[in-house]
Amino acid sequence: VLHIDKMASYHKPDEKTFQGLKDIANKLRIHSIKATCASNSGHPTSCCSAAEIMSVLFFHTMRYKTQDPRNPCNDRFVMSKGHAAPILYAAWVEAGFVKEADLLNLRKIDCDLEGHPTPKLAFVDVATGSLGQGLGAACGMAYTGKYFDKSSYRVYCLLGDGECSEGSVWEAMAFASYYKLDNLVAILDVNRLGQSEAAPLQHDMETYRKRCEAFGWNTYVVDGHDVEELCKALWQAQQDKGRPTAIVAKTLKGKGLKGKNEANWHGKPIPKDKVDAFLSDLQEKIQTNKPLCPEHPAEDLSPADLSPIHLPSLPPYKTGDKVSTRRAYGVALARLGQSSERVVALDGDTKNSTFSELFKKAHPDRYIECFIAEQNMVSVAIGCATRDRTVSFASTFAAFFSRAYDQVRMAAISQSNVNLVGSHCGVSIGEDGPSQMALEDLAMFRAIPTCTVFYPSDGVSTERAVELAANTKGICFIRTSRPDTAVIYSPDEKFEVGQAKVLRQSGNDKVTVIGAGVTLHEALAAADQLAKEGVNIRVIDPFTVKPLDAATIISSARATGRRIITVEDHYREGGLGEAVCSAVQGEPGVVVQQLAVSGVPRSGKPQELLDLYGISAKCIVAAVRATFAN
Ligand SMILES: Cc1ncc(C[n+]2csc(CCOP(=O)(O)OP(=O)(O)O)c2C)c(N)n1
Ligand SMILES: *[C@@H]1O[C@H](CO)[C@@H](O)[C@H](O)[C@H]1NC(C)=O
Repeated sequence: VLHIDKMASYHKPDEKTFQGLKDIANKLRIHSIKATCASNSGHPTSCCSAAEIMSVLFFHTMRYKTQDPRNPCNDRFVMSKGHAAPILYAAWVEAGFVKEADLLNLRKIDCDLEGHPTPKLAFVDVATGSLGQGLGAACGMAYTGKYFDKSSYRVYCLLGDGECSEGSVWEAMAFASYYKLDNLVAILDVNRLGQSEAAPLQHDMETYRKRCEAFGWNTYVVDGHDVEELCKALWQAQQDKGRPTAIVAKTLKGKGLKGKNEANWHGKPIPKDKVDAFLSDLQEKIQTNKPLCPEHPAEDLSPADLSPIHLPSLPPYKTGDKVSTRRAYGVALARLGQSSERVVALDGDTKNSTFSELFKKAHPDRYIECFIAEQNMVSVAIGCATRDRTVSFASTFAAFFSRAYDQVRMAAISQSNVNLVGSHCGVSIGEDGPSQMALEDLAMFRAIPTCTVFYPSDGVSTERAVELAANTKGICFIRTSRPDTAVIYSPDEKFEVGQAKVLRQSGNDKVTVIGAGVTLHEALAAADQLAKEGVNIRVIDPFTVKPLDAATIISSARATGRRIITVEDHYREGGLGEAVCSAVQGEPGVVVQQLAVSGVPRSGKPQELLDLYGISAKCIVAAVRATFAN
């Protein structure tokens, strides 16, 4: 494994340093045990297997400023096995950033040292705890470091062997080697055990090695309790170029606690009557109190530019032009990319459907092809956006974000500002059929805390949705449609999050009709047809479904006999209609009729499908007539 020439320059740390690292490992064990005893919950044995790994990473290998954990130049660390949070907190105690006494408030309601790490803590970039997601985020950080920041910071990710059964881990493994992320190191803590039984490969280190190598990683198998082997492997990782490094560490769960490295101890604090014996046993092993100071990083980066990002000019459309909102997304993002180098785009091999290819053509160095691995794409986009290094936009068919929903959920906990753009919503995609139709995405994204849901209906509003999303904190979702539709706003129209547009209005409107995307155009067609018969309706474009402009909707309802009809290319559950229902719930006497897709749709022509599922202009006209027929 070792190349002679490279080994020649390896300066083996002195014995004192090794002893210092061993001592810190045991101190980390002691902190982890005390903290989990104090909270009477947590995972001390999962911490103990990783004690030497954490000690060597934090006090020998990683370069960072202990009093400035979010410094952009620092090496990054991602604790993918998030349940080992106490040992991460312990490392920051030893580094001097967290107060030792705070460890005893682990998991308490008024303490940010929660059960699993979140970015409420300055030294955490992404929340972990849903297993299998850390490596994808680490890939985003490493890609950003290597290709966007062009900085020397490195990214380290600690995984459990149990979590390696997650497919998302292997999506990330493939991504990292494809993009030659030689600034990325994954450390696998192979402690043999999972939660309820052994992990499938147990201590079969050769199979781990083969798998990592097959995925294109420079791979070392080491004794994960031997600080010297860890120092050497992590040093070698820094020398290896053109590929990421995996360090497969053979460890014991509960190492350092006699009798606790067996099954059945996962997620349990050490019993009160045993803890003192364990602590004094560990304390006795500690020989030095020499503090080890991590090295500072190279100062090769400036802080992120947080100034707002604006489109370089007015949207390039005139009313009446025909353009799909999906194409308008690509046009808008490419234009936004002219204004700021920080704007980056990701896609999962759908770039000529979502039109992120227009961004790629304009800014090839800022486009990341993630291939058909949507979970990883979302994690990478989250990783790219950490420490505000980039403003990332990830696109695919809206339907396929459903398979990354756990990543989206974790993005909210991560306080991420990632932007997700889903095209091909609803039955209006037509011939491709139900597998490609997103009919649950509004429900999905509305349920996410921190999420702003944009549903633009023409080229101009899509441009403003993209611009607003880039500057909006929290997760943003932009829902785009496949069919070409008319541009309805003039280029200088102003848009705000949570501000609806009233598009048709008269003194004697019979009903308020609310549509978005293709159904807004159906509503406008219905209004035109009804107007010929002398019937006026009010038509509203919500622009954002979350937050929803309740004030405009309620005042319109009051002016239109308290009658509302919603029409959406989405299932009823959790969609636009239900959002409107909850917006008007305090308003007496409002009747909301919801036109929405139901059941499993089928292939057909878009217009045929809008008719079949009851959301076309014809159906709106019928629904309006029915409201005043009775
Ligand atoms: C996606 C997901 N599934 C299940 C769990 C519950 N869980 C928490 S820890 C754990 C076992 C983890 O085993 P491993 O990765 O080997 O870590 P260890 O504790 O052994 O270091 C499980 C199943 C989870 N947190 N996330
Ligand atoms: C996308 O591009 C490929 C390769 O050029 C082409 O074969 C395919 O038809 C395109 N798909 C769409 C939806 O335009």
